[in-house]
Parts: sequence; C-alpha cells; structure tokens
Amino acid sequence: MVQKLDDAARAGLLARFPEWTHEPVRDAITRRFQFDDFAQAFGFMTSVAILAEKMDHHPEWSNVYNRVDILLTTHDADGLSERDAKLAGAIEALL
Ligand code: H2B
Repeated sequence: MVQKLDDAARAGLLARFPEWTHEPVRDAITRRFQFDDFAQAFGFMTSVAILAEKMDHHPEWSNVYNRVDILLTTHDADGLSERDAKLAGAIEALL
C-alpha cells in the first residue's frame, strides 16, 4: 500500500511545484499546459505516457486541441503520495 502524504509533506510538494494547484476534494494536484498546436500537445502527452508507464503511475488528463489538463493523485492511497511528486517532477523536466 502506498503511503498518503501527511500535511507537512503535502505542503512541501505544493511549495516545490508552484504551478500546480491542490484540489482538496480528491487530494490531487492539477495543472493546465498550453502549447502552440495539437501536434505539440499530443507530443507532450506521448512523452508523459511513456514516463507514466515506466513509473507505473498514470495521470488523469484531458486534451482539447493545444491544451492538456492533468490531475495527479494516487488511487491506491486515496490521495497524494510520493509517486505524484515523482511524476510531477518528471513532467516538469519535459518542459
Ligand atoms: N496510477 C495512479 N495515478 N494511481 C495509482 O494508484 C496507480 C496508478 N496504481 N497506476 C497502479 C497503476 C496500479 O493500479 C498498478 C496495479 O500498479
């Protein structure tokens, strides 16, 4: 079972990723990404998908043309865990 972040660790995660917003109902973080066009957005999604599969940790997301909305949370923990911090860090590193 994956450990859910405690309040201090959650605050640390949000401080580390200021572009991400905490969604308290799901205990998740969300971020909207905007690209020039669909090809760029989908290329980004492809890179994230490859990372996610390697990490066995998968985003909830949607795409409309040049926009990608990502929500990260850990279903196995019913909230944020270190896995979300790692995936958020890997996504940020792609930009
Ligand atoms: N992704 C996310 N976001 N949360 C999970 O709890 C999760 C996952 N669990 N990807 C993984 C897959 C689990 O279902 C497999 C069996 O390890």
